[in-house]
Amino acid sequence: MKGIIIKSTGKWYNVRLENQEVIRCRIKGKFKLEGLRLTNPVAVGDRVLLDQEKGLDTGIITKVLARDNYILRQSTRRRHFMHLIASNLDQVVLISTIKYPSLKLGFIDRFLLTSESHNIPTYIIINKADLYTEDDLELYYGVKAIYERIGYKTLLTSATTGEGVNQLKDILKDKVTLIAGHSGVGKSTLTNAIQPGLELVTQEISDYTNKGMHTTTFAEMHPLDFGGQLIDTPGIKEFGFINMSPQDVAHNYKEFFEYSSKCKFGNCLHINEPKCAVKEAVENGEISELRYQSYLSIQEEVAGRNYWERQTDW
Ligand SMILES: Nc1nc2c(ncn2[C@@H]2O[C@H](COP(=O)(O)OP(=O)(O)OP(=O)(O)O)[C@@H](O)[C@H]2O)c(=O)[nH]1
Ligand SMILES: [Mg+2]
Ligand SMILES: [Zn+2]
Repeated sequence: MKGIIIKSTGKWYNVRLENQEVIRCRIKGKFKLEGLRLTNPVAVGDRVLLDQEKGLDTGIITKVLARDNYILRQSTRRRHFMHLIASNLDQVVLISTIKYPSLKLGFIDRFLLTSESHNIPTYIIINKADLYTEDDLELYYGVKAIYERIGYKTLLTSATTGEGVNQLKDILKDKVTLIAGHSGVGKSTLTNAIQPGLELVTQEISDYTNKGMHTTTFAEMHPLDFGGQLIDTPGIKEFGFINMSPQDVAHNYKEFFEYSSKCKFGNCLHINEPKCAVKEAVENGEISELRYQSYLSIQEEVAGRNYWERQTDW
């Protein structure tokens, strides 16, 4: 039998069969992904083959079919392992907030690096519009300007008042979409607003830390009445890039592309090399300084402490 994983809770996976029936399954055998060490071998969105267990209403997953794409993050508990968030996506909506919790542009840039490396179109949604002052809105328009200029559509929403929700529905229609972002930004609340009847659990953010409580604990795919599938996910704490080289980071920074061919050195990483067209574009204001600062911090993290030593051989 063939099916698609709609929820994974550790050992058990809910698989939707072609006849729309959902069956609980376990996995058997080893599953690998490009030689990476994974904390979970199968993720929501995976298309799988399975056998029904004899005399039981459960199944065994025997094979994961080839993935079109996937989103990975570094495991927080086992740092040399990657965690598969979801696969076979048409697009991602990345949810952030200007406040409650406060905006982290670096996180957006880290996320985009991951989705960009798999060519997954990504939308930037700023939620909780109802809570924003004039100053907050000004910050929103600044964010929108940075990201729309480099090709990421940016939308302001409020799950509470419904602002922007119809536009978000238009984006989601007939697509398989991952909804991602920090804990507490309103991913499940927005999902509830988009698809009435789901009644996903949501929870107020902490008064003390202004951060979410990690309410959603497993990714789950929800069918949308108006067409499409939405995968609500647990809040991401941090990204890590053990699977990326410094060149990968440079290649997947979208707006560098039109400048990097003009750098003096073919292998320029746009950090401290002379005659770097990317750095010039930052200085001229053609590339956002904030985006470039995130880039430098990601490069530092990817390359580790030896980085500056290795850079001297150009
Ligand atoms: N004022 C306001 N509050 C919102 C909005 N969207 C969500 N919230 C509130 O924000 C809190 C967190 O929302 P959740 O939907 O649980 O957040 P989440 O992103 O799913 O969080 P995790 O599951 O922990 O990753 C809840 O108290 C929601 O009611 C909004 O647009 N405006
Ligand atoms: Mg949630
Ligand atoms: Zn350069």
